[in-house]
Amino acid sequence: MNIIGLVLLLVCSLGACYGRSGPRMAESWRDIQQQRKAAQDSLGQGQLWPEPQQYNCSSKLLLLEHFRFAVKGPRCSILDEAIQRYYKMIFRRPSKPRHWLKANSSGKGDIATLSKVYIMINPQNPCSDNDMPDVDMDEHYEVNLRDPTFPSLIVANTIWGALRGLETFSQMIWKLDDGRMVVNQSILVDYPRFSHRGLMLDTSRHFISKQVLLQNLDAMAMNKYNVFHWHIVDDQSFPYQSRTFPDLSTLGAWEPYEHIYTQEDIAEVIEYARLRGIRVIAEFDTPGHSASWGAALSQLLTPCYSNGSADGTFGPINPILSSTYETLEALFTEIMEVFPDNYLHLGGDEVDFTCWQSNPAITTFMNKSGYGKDYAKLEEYYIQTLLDILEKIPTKLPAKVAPKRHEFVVWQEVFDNNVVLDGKTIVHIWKDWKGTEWQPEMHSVTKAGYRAILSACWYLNYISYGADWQTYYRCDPQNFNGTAAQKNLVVGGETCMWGEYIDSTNVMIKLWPRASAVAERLWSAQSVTDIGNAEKRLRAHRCRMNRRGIPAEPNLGPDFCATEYS
Ligand code: CP6
Repeated sequence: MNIIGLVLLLVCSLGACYGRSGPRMAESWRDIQQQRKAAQDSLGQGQLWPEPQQYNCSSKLLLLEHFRFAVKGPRCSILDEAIQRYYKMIFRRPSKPRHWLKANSSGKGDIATLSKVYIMINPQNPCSDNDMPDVDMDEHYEVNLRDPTFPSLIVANTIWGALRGLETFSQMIWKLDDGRMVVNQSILVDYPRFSHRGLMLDTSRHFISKQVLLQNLDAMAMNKYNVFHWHIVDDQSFPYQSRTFPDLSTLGAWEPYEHIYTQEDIAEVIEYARLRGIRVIAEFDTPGHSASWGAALSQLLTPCYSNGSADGTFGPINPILSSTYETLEALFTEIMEVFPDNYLHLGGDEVDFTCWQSNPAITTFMNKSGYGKDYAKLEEYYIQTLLDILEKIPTKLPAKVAPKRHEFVVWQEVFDNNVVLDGKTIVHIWKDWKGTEWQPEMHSVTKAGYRAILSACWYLNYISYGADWQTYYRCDPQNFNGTAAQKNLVVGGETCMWGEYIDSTNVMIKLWPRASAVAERLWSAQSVTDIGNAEKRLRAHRCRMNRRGIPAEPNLGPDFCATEYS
């Protein structure tokens, strides 16, 4: 680091770029007063979330006046729309905190003006109107706000980096007491630690409205998440409206006029996500968790037997019939067209063997195949057959995204049951959400050479009293015994929000700001672990989400937002 950098950093650590120490549990009235002051100080004051990789920030301010963004070099509709969005977010008419009325001038003397920030995308990767975010997207960006004799810049290699840079820039702006908008002169270099930073929503146990899904994508973009894992169907309901098998939703959705995602709804969600650099990975979980499929396709499920005869109940998908695979091929061919991401999540978790065990035709098949009583082998046979079929379905994606075929994500049981997977398949680790069983599992999955994503420590559907974000924050997906090569196979992680106890009314409140903790773990450097510093920034970020209309809950303990959410 050169001498200027060092000076900048020192100035920064003296508190120019972060508010004074954040509010804590009050001990006395004086503490409470200090809390109030700190909360006011933190009103949007350049408190970034997630923490950038490198951030040199000076105490010198730039005043946003007659401000506009200008594009230098490649442009496209994704960028133009993002500029409009962020311009509105930054300059939305503020609801004035009362204390502004008392303040006169800020007393900070003349401040240089910032009236233009150039956004530059590397001309070698010009963006085009229909670019899709993909697994290899480059999200690196730099923000350069120097003294006004130099042009101020957001520089990125690709459109996706430019989107992340715009978000960061919007978080750097804060307000003086008199309401004037300022930003510290700073140099910032940033890129993600992990490429897969996902959030999973289950829309089967309860329906979540399209409106809330879109709002959640806004919150994800504020936290630099880049994958929406849509666990769209499960045992309880089938809200996906299929072109090939429309009865799946007319018979399998909670209430098919209200609780379905039409083809148009899904296209809108995917487009909204795309404009924010977020991939949508759909999950159609089989062979378990598929009871709702049976409403329309009863021959797809295994008939369960008791006392020697079929008892009218059904179990997992029937793996021994060729009709099963014909149906699945038709459905998945459609799904791969509707969800254009190169990856599809195939589920494969929690297969209950009792129904398979009860069914005489399956017993015959087991004996014939030499599986004996090992039903994991039957599950392996099912997944292997399905994979063989799906791998032959050609993609319609541009060659630069997917040279020939789709890739898959599977829950860890598929690996545990020894299914031979393609090297690009990602294994999704979810056990054990209460302990550390995930560490040996990460070890074995990466030892076998597979890529892995972690969810085990990020089950946000679990609710407990207190600041549980700290537990999520402390969990590091590379914290297991393994070589450097093994750790490199960890491509990221996912926050999970299972739907048994959430729907449109509370999903946003339960997710945010708790999911922000995971977002920082997946974006920021491994060394960013200081809980005190994180808490200060997270309080400010929670308030920022509120100001932008996200009902993030106050689960960091007593404090207030200078501009209350209403
Ligand atoms: N549904 C599906 C679920 C769960 C899983 N798969 C689940 C398991 C344990 C907890 C929460 C959710 N409800 N399809 C596991 C991947 Cl604690």
